[in-house]
Amino acid sequence: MSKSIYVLNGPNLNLLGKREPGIYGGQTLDDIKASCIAHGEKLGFTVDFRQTNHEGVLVDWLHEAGEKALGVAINPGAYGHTSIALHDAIRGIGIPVIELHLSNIHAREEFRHKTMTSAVCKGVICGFGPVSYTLALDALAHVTR
Ligand code: CA2
Repeated sequence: MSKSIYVLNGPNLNLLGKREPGIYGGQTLDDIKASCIAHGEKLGFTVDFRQTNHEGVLVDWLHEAGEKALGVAINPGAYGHTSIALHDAIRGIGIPVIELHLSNIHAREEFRHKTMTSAVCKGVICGFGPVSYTLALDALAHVTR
């Protein structure tokens, strides 16, 4: 069985570290990618880290992960709040998916309090900034061993 973990990122996360550092912190997505790869190595995982602004691409990557990966950590961005397509894809792929958010979505605007994706994920981590990503990898190590 492959030890590959997909870390998937949704819309606008490519802007991290460039705008709104008050909410999302100063690290760029490349910084987060580097810490995920390093943390993944410690856990025995090969991390495949990706970002897209397109909902259908996230669906395609989830399907691909279902064929090739042990599990997925996903920051769906705003699509988490809106996307039945992501809900259906996560439900269909048969490997554990951990949803994560940098910010505590429950402490923000009411429209961020619910996600379409959380009920079909193994668990949800939010509010720890970039550490949410490494915590999601720890959670995947926990549920895949
Ligand atoms: O807290 C998170 O990780 C979010 O998934 C981030 C999404 C937001 O829509 C979710 O409610 C919570 C937004 C990512 C956009 O990031 C930006 C970064 C810098 C400047 C503008 C947007």
